[in-house]
Amino acid sequence: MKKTALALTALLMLLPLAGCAEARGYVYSPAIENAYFERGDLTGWTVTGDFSVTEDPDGRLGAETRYLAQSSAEGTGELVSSSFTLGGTGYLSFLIGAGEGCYVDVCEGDTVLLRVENPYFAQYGDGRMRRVLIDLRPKIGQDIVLKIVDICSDSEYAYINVDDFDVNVTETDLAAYKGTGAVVLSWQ
Ligand SMILES: [Ca+2]
Repeated sequence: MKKTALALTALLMLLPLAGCAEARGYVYSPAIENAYFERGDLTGWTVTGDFSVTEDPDGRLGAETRYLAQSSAEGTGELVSSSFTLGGTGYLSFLIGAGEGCYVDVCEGDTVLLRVENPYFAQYGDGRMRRVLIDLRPKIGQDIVLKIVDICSDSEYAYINVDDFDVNVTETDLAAYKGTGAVVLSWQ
């Protein structure tokens, strides 16, 4: 009985990892807790206002995993990551969708290094998430925080969808992300 339980626990721990690697086709090394919201809640993030976790069963929102984080069109709010030391290639990457009156601030302490608005929204005008790459190479070794901010509540797309915060981008993943045609935004 005990053995079975242990085996089952081990299997359950492995399944999500195997699933992610297969679906994405690249290696993924999260450096912040619950970086892609697969706990099904906002554990590891500091939430104020109207942010929650939701599912994307039909793939309409472009989620590459089961869960994503989302604010609401009617409300506002802020979702703040834990602090992390920028490593890897010095790039960040995440998925972003919708976002009228919303943005992601890439911060060093209290300083906003870069304000990222959904670069795809003008073209597509939808809630689907698409990948961005942030070139932060001069900040390798510095402590970074991400703030997802929704300050708007008066339009259909006045919410933001986000997922897959990769803050430890390897060379392999960088090539894979670039291969998806991700928009690259640079600090400085
Ligand atoms: Ca996810």
